[in-house]
Amino acid sequence: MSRVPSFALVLCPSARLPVCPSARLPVCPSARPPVRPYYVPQMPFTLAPDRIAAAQSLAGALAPGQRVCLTTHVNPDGDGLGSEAGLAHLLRDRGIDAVITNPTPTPSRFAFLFDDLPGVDRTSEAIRELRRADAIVVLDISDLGRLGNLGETVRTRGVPVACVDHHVSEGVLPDGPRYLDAGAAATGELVFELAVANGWTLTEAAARGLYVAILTDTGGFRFSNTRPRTLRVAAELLEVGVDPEEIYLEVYARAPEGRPRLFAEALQTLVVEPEYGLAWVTVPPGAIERLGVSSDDLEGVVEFPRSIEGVRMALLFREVSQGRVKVSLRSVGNVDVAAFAKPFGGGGHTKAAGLALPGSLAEVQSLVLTAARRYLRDRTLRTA
Ligand SMILES: [Mn+2]
Repeated sequence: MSRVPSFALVLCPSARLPVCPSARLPVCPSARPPVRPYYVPQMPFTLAPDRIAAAQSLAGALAPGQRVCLTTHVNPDGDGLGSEAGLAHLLRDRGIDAVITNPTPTPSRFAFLFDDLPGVDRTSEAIRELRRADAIVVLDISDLGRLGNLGETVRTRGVPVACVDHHVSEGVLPDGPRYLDAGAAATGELVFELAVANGWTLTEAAARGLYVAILTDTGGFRFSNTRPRTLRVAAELLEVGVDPEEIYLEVYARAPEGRPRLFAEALQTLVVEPEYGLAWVTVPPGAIERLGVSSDDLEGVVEFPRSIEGVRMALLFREVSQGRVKVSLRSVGNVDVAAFAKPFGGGGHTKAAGLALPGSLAEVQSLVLTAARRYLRDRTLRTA
């Protein structure tokens, strides 16, 4: 153990004095030192005995000295990547050789998550890594189908495949321990529970990943999935030393110039149908390549059609390749876009979901918008 930092000796004015068990010294939660290696997070709510048992059985499947691959869904987002970074730190601190193996590359705006994990993001050789793994942990998704080109390797490996996820859609994975809660705002919230239920010390580096996970999946603590316990977990992460402004700048204020230009072009296509409460935007074909940005830079654009008064369902159409169109769906109030997406083979959460269909942009738009009008009309009739 290294030396106790001097800030721990400051008399704390706050009533709450979490005591560091390794140092036996009070740690002042109102001080903001850069690193607090001794802060042991408190469980800010009661965890049911079956949840603690599930968390411990997942941890029990991962032993020191093992090589463990962490993976998440294609086009990984802040929750998938932040949960991976957080769990990678937690496991590596316990002597487990955790590496990250995703089906698609890390978007540049989230690359900072792995700055303090040099060589750990092994996505470019994911299949080779998965073939030598002793165990696999799937984060933020429960379905092989969303693991893209890694699905087949994960299915046939014959090692335990653990899963930590908060998605409502059902899926198929090989056997292994599960830690699932569809009520959690983010997978990062569940990784926090795993850590505390197992008595793992949370470093600032691990906490930073989990904070990014929760921040992004709650839209900056704005969406309805933000529960009291979500904020309690976030509060514990700040206690560990996470700097919220630094994270905000990393995630939301390092955009290339092409991003606002892409927004401008996409928003120019806005169509609103107030009679249905429907609004949608379309990414002009080729705009992403022409502006030198990536599809990840579209994050947030669908919030604009959703923000219009009276809109209950907002859609974003994007041609992902010749003859294949991706549709992002967002809703307001009691409209369930995960249920809407299901007959199309899509899924997600009740207020944020997605689907992808073969066809031209015009064909997919016509099909999905016709279904959306019917879906919204049926819901209006039922609630009238
Ligand atoms: Mn998530």
